[in-house]
Amino acid sequence: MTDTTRAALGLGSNIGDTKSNLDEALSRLSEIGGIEVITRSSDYRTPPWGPVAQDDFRNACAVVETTLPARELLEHCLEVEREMGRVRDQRWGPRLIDIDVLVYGNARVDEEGLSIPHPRMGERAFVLVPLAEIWPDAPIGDGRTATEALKNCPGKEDITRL
Ligand code: GSY
Repeated sequence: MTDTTRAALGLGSNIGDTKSNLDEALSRLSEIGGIEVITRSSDYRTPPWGPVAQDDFRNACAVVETTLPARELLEHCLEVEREMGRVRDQRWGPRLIDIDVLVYGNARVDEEGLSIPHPRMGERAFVLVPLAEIWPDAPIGDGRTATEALKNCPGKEDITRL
């Protein structure tokens, strides 16, 4: 039997039909060999993080079991973004779909274009709220779990479950 790794993905959208964008992204991911979507969090309306004034986001997280290495998992996420028509233009700007690999087992990866656990996720309520809902013990890389990091995370009170 091939070894599987439990990984967490973060999904976000603030352009178009944001619910359908998250649904479609997860549906596409679940059709890829070596990726099984185990759990999806609730969707949350979250204020935009960063310097760009833009619409609120819809964010969610998913737990997947995968036989793929972290880099391949990321490449599939980027491919789904591209297939759905995401154009990477403005940094921190609005996006049709964003899929991040947040956690990959207990692995630490720091390579060009791939940092796991996702840097600064411990300070982003839009990541921690959905992640703690479905994987409270997720190791976020600084020795804390998602639930522990969420306790003192700024901005969590501005997040609404949809
Ligand atoms: O980092 C992912 C894209 N993104 C988001 C997001 O997904 N949610 C919120 N609330 N703000 C964001 N700013 C960026 S960039």
